[in-house]
Amino acid sequence: MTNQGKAALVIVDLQNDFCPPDGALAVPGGRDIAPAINKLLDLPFALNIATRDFHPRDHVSFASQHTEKQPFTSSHTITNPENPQETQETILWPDHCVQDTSGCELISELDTSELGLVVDKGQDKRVESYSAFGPPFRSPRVSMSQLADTLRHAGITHVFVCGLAWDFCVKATAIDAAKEGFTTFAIHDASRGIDRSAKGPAATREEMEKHGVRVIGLESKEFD
Ligand code: VGL
Ligand code: ZN
Repeated sequence: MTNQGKAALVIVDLQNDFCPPDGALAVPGGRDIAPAINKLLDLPFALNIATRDFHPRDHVSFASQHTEKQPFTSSHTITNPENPQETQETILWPDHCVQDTSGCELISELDTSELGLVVDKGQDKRVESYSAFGPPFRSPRVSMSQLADTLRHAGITHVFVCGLAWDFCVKATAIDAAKEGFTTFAIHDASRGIDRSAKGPAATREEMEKHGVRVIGLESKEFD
């Protein structure tokens, strides 16, 4: 898979609520990537991880928690609860991936038998966290996932990211992986985005590449 080093596969948010036809925040074509991801799971990655968006009912990213705000179109400024100087501009969403609902479960088409770990994220109701590594605020009391430490303890050097949504959680997770020092690949055709407009996917690709993420396809020689 990689000539040297140890590789992990990170499957982002392949959950019922992100998949048609019934998902609360369905990503177009979201379910269609399951076969490709199952094939990736047959490869000899040292560690296979699935992430789940895992929100409390009253999560700040839900439009329902704000008066007169519409999902998808309204933005909202989130202030770091531990440091009011720091803010985060974010989109408000329909309620999705609420803990202990079927919407937050991994889709049944995903072969979970080869998963070594499931990382839940977005549990801190006060902040948004697209990245599986944690929210963008680095304050001691804003909860981070243990993903970076877990990967390092497992001796992982290379991280391959795919899943949903290309332009939100896949992007943020891949960029954080690169920032954490892992050689990072984002697999575009094993991912789907919310914004399918002409420029959307390419703009996301550019942003990832700016941070050192290598965008590849399933036919890449990395998988030989
Ligand atoms: C996501 C929007 C809100 C994602 C999560 O998984 O990309 N997008 N929460
Ligand atoms: Zn979310």
